[in-house]
Amino acid sequence: MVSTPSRIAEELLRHRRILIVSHVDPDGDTIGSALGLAWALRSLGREVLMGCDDPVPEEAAALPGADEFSSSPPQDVDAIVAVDASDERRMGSLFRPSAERGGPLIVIDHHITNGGYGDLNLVMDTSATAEIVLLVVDALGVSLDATIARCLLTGVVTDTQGFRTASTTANSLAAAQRLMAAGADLVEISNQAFNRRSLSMLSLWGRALTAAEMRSGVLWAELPLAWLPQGNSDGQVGSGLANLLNTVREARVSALFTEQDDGLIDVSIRAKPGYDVSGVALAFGGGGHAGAAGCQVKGSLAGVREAVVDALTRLVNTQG
Ligand SMILES: [Mn+2]
Repeated sequence: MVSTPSRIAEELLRHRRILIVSHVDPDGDTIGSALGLAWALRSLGREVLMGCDDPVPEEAAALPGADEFSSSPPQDVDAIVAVDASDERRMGSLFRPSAERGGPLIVIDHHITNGGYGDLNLVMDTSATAEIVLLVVDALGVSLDATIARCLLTGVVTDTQGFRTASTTANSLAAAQRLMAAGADLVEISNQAFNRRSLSMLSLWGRALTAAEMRSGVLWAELPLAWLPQGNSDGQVGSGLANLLNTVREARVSALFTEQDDGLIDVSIRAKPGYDVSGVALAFGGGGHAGAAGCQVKGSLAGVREAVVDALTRLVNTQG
């Protein structure tokens, strides 16, 4: 069922103890959206818990409340809200089949591949889930403070790569304007999001870029497990590199293949404006947006790469 911000606000206000879940391999949007909503609900006297299967990434680590995310599912919550998770598997271990849940599952998301797996689904085609959460905060009747604004602006800035993606609209900028006026510091948020790479990570990217290949407008690079630091959480190393690949002039679409220690290959796909790679990610069991999508595929690095590059080559030939 497709919902509205006011319907979601009305439902949230019915519950006292609410769990907000950020997606696995989290980014600034899922963490910022969860925290922005959490602080708004807390200002209304609600008890809010936050869950995420993986550690908070650096771009969102300084946000107020970022240290509260837990990976163990709490008991006795009245409602669960999933933010920025395009399907229920993205909720990780915090997802519970509906029979086991006490209350409703509320989905707030901006991925066009989201099929609406919640009891209530607020899915809108915005640049960031944080943009939708801002509408919910308005509908809750909460006036923006600097804390809520900082969390939500982090979501918008990180998902739009600083207002540069094809998904950025006048509404994204209007949301950012309101969040800045409420006290969010754009320079500090941008610095936190984009200027904190380690030299060792850039060296790793250099190694991957040296071995990158391009054919028919499809550019790809790989990060084999043997190159990765111990305990690597793939998203932290990979997502910035996937974005960088997409800056290559001749590339129509690009893909980064990261070998994980669980036997899965993480695939991050990016596209220039005019191409839509979300369908390819969906076909391989993932999802996303026209310009940025991803999936995790079982198989060898070479096997998965071959299958995905084939699919992307067909896409470039069809959409180009
Ligand atoms: Mn997002």
